[in-house]
Amino acid sequence: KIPRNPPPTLLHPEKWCRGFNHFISQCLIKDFEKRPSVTHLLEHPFIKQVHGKDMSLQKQLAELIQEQQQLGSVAKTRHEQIHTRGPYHVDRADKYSLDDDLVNLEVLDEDTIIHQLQKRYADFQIYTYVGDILIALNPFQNLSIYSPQFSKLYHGVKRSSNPPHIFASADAAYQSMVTFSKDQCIIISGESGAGKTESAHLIVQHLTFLGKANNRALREKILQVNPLVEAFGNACTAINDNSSRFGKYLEMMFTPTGAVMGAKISEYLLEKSRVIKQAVGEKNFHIFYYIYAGLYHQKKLSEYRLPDKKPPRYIDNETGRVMHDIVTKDSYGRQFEAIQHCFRIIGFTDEEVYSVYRILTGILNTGNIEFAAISSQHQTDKSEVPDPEALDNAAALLSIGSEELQEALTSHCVVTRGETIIRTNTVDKAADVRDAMSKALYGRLFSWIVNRINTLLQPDKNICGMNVGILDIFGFENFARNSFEQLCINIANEQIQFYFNQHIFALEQMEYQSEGIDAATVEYEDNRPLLDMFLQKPMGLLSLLDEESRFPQATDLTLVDKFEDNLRCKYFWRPKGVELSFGIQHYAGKVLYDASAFLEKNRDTLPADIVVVLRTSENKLLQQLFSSPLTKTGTFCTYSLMDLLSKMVVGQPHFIRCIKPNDDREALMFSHERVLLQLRYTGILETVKIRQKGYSHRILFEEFVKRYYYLAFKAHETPLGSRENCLAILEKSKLDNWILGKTKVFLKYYHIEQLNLFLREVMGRVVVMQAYIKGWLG
Ligand code: AD9
Ligand code: MG
Repeated sequence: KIPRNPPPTLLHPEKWCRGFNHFISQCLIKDFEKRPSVTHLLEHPFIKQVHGKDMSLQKQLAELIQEQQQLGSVAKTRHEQIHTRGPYHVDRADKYSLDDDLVNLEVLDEDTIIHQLQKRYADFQIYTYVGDILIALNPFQNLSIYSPQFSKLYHGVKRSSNPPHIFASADAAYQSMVTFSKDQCIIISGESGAGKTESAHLIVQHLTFLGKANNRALREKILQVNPLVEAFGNACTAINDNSSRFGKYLEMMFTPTGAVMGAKISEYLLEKSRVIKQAVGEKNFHIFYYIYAGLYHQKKLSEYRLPDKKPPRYIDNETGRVMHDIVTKDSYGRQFEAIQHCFRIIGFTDEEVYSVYRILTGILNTGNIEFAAISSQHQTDKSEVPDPEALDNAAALLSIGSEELQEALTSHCVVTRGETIIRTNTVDKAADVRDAMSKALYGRLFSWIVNRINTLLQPDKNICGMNVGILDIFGFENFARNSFEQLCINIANEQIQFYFNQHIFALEQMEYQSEGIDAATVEYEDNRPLLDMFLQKPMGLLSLLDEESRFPQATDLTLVDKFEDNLRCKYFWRPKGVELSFGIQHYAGKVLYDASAFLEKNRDTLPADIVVVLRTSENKLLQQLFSSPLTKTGTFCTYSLMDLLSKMVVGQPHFIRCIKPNDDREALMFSHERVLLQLRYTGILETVKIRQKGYSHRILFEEFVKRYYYLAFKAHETPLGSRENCLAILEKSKLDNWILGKTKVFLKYYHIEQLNLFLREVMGRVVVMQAYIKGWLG
């Protein structure tokens, strides 16, 4: 009997088989297994009789089957497809190099590991596995290993067929998502300049390749997301010319059959203070240079009321250099064109983009507003704007009244006992208000762009899809001078390290105990006490900071005193002789912080008077940015990362650990000392040990049978999730080294790949049949 209502889209083969005619599918599958050819299948009496000659069906089938065949047999011919004999020449189709995975090392110590990595690095092999974890050494040069041919090479094949590669890790996440209909997340960690953001781009590139939607426009859009948000959120620092100044979680959404259907970004903790001031040798966010140079070359600076001799103060902290760069090199100008292109491709309207430019140039003009003191007999704390040019320009670009803006900058309202009193601002206070306004404008503009992208890339709500999320945050930083921003950044990294430890060590070893499994325990450096010192309530560092921020009389000095009195642990110390400084022993090393302006930065206040004025703007976008109430209370860096992490916990995590081989950004330079340090603090040696001895995958019997019953049972059967049935499947798949616990199957990281490939082969056939029969019925 053939069901009358075939499923509207391709279903997961398992679901499909259960609701479908067993006899027909089994017949066709059997036949197909004997002779896996489309032509032959189309010749099948069943099909011929009912279907005749449907070319579109034939095409669909051919595609599915081709994909099928790629799974197993093509590895041998693969290296012929690759014409580039670059550093990554592939001359070992299907031959496994023992060096590829540190887990294969027989002698396990730091020296051996580092020697191995160094040898590989010298041979341009920047990637190395530790079981299912990928180590990526920054090559500091462009390698020709990321072309579409490489994407093809790494698509859906056994991991050992090719040298380690970031595409293989992206592929593993994708395959795992498709096979089990389960969300995945890829967590990229490493210190500043180690290569996280580049890695994130490469993953998006490969996932877009894999999720080959028919929808080319969507693919193009997704590829523009990173460049666009990074123009606004990245900047040149002393460590990295393209340093991420915010945390980014990019979710790529896929249909149940694995076609990409949308994307969503979550932003975390943009370093807004960079808008108003940058350390020596550092720069503002890229976009400001792009727009200034772009307008300069397009001769449009006057339209946006910007001077053409001297760049605005916010982007010119080393007088002269920026202008020199802009005039002599055209790269900023070209970047501006690239950004305009991104906006257009993603779908921003011209009006929106124009508003964005006006706000950006409005901010640049705002930075040029200067104040002078007015002294009169009665008041000495009054300020004015002696030269109204910048003020008028800023007001014009932001579409607000110039007088109202001046008023809001130089005075503020205080409400006492129901009465509103206007107080004047000193010169310093007025400058603070000006800068607070610039920061707020930029921060909100950034969030708006992110939200707008999310709306434009939103998938069809009717399709219940799944996603792969990619976490790329700012890496651990230790500068000559470290401020509030570095503290926030380093705490975030501390949390990522904790998350890694939880997944790799803590959860795993807890399960051995509860399931009565005898697997050797591995000691690791737990940073929990340190995280507690930061996050505990009410006595953790961040709580103390919030508490102190609420006292109007508090100063940065009282804050450090408070830390010293309350944080009595070995991770915190206060150096003698420097009042405002304190030190923290982070997982990644000692950092000395300078607490100047901590309170002010944490308060991050924006006077209501400014909000009132900005709300009167005739620029619709600007109105919208300030329409929501200001609800910030307390430290802004504490909880949102926890939110992010808890969101990820539901997905299956995949880890990529980026390592910076030297501090000079030199290609091929391998600093033994620097690499060793990173291997130590990320716990690589321990990770290798646990991957060697442990079982990285623990699956409940029931879940295991549900996932893999195909391998030992008939499609229409519904075996119980029992220990015996797990055993049957495991034996049938001819794996060894697994263990059965009380309620779970314990597998090595490599088992999963073997099982999945096996399963995909079997299920792939079912998908083919399904497409076939669906067309036949349709
Ligand atoms: V930060 O914490 O955001 O300051 P990241 O993100 O870890 O840092 P990023 O990806 O920006 O570092 O890499 C720094 C630079 O290293 C890049 O600008 C590239 O010049 C270089 N890099 C990193 N990875 C690669 C790569 N796979 N191929 C070529 C690379 N160059
Ligand atoms: Mg980055």
